[in-house]
Amino acid sequence: MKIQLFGGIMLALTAGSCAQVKEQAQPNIILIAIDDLNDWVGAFGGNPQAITPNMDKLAEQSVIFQNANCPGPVCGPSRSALLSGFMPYTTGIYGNANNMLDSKLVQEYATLPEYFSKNGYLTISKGKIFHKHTTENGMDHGQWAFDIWEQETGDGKIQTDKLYSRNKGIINGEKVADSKFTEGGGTEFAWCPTEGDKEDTKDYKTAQWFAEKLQEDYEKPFFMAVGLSKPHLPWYVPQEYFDMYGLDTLKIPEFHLDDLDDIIDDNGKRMFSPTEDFLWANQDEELFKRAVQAYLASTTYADDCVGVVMDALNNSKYAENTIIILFGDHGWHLGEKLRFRKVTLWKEATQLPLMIKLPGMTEKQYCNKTVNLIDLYPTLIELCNLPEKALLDGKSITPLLKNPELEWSPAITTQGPGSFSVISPDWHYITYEKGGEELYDLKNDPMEWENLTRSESRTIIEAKTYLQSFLPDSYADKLPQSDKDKSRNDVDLTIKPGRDLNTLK
Ligand SMILES: [Ca+2]
Ligand SMILES: [Ca+2]
Repeated sequence: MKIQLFGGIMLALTAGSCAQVKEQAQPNIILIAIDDLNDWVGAFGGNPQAITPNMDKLAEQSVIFQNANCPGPVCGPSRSALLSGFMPYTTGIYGNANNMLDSKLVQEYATLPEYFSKNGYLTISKGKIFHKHTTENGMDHGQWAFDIWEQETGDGKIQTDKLYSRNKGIINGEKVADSKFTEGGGTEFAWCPTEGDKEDTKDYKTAQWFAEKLQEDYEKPFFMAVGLSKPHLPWYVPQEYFDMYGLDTLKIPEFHLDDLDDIIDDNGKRMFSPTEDFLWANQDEELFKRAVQAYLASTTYADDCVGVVMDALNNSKYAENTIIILFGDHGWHLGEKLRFRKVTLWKEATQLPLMIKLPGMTEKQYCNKTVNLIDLYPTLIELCNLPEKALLDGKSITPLLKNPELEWSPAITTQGPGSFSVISPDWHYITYEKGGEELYDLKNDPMEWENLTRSESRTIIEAKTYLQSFLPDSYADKLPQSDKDKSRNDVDLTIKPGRDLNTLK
C-alpha cells in the first residue's frame, strides 16, 4: 500500500481491522466544476473586489494552485481532457462542437468517473460536468459516465426591463436604435436580474440536491461531481448579487488600447482585433462597469452555491474523509487584450482557479507551479489508491500537495492543431499554427503587455528555447463536428449500455 498523504487516513490504517481499513482507506471525493470562473476569487487575488467568502473559507484549508492551466481554453476541450485523461492534441477534441465519444481513445478507455465506478466508488452527478452535445438519439450530457445522475432544472424568468444585451442592442431593457456591435455569435453577451428567490435558480437547486445527497448513507466511497454553470454567460442571477457591487466604487480591469499592436504574423500583419463585446462595452464607462458588475455578481452567486455544498459536507459524517477539488474550467477576459470571454492562449484565458483540500489539511498553502487540469485524473487515482493507469497525458500532482515548492515542468494549453501555449511560473510562450509567436516575462509583466518574441537578449532567447522544448512532437487533426439532431432535447439513454466498465481500460 502506498504511503498516504494525510494523517486521518494513516490512523485508520493502523487502528482498524482489515475490513475497516478497506472501508476507510479510500476517501470520498467532491469535485466542484465552476463554469467560466476566472481568478476573481478572494484567495486567488485576481480582483480584490470579488466577494467569495465560501471559496475563501475552503481555501483556508487547501492548496491553492495559483498557476493552474486548462488543456484547452473553452469548455468542451478542457472538460473532455480532464475527464478522459487525454489532451486535445491526443484526441483531436479542440472545440465545443467535438464530442469526446467520437474519439477512438475515449471509446476504449474509461473516463475519470467511470474509472472510479469500475474501481469500487459510487459516482453521483448533477449540473454541468461534461460539455453537452446532441446525438442521433437525444442529448449527451455525460450522464452515461455516472452511477447516479440527475438532470438540472431551469432558471425561470428574468426581469426583462433590466436586461442588457450586446447581441440584441438592448440597454436597461430598451432597444437602442441603430445599436452598434451587435454582430458576432457565441452565447448572448447579456445580463439581468432574475425574478424570484435564489432558491429557485438552477445552480442553487443543484447545490441543494448535493446537500441532500450528503445526508444519505453509502456503502461505498463516493465520487460526487458538482457542476455549477455561473458565471458562464448570460449573467442572469438574483438582484441581491448585483446589489453587492456598487457601481460608484467599482473598478474595471486595466487594458491598453495598443496592446494588440505587438502581436504580428510572419508578414508583419496584426493578428488580433478588439472584439464586438469589448467595443460595445467600451462605448460608455458605466456600461463597462455594469458588465464587470454582472460577472462579479454571478461569481458571488456561484460562491453561495459552493457554500451550500460545503456547509452540508461539514455537517455530515463525511466531513473528515473527503477530498475536495474546486476549479474553473478555463479563464475569462474582462477587457484584458481588448476582449471579453475565453478561447485565447493568453494567460487570462489559459489560467484558472484550482484548489485541493485533502482530509487533515488545516492550513492554506500556495503553490505557484504550472499544473494543468489534465493532471487531476492521475492525481485522484494516486490519492484514492486506485490501480495505476497507463497512457494518461497528465502527471500526478500529489508531490506538490506535500511540498508545493518542488521543481515542476511548464504546462501546455492548445487551442487547435499547432496552436500552443507553454507556460512556466516566470515565462509564457505562445505559437500559432497560422504563424506568429509571443513571449512574455511574467515576473516583470504579469499582464502580458509586452511581446518579447523578437528580443535578442540571451536570457529571453534561452527562456523561449526552454519552453519550446515542451511542445508536443506531433498533434492530432481536429475531429469532425459531432452535433447530430439539434431538435432532440431528451437525454440519450443509448450511450451507457455501450460502455461496459469491464472492458473499458
Ligand atoms: Ca466554460
Ligand atoms: Ca502588447
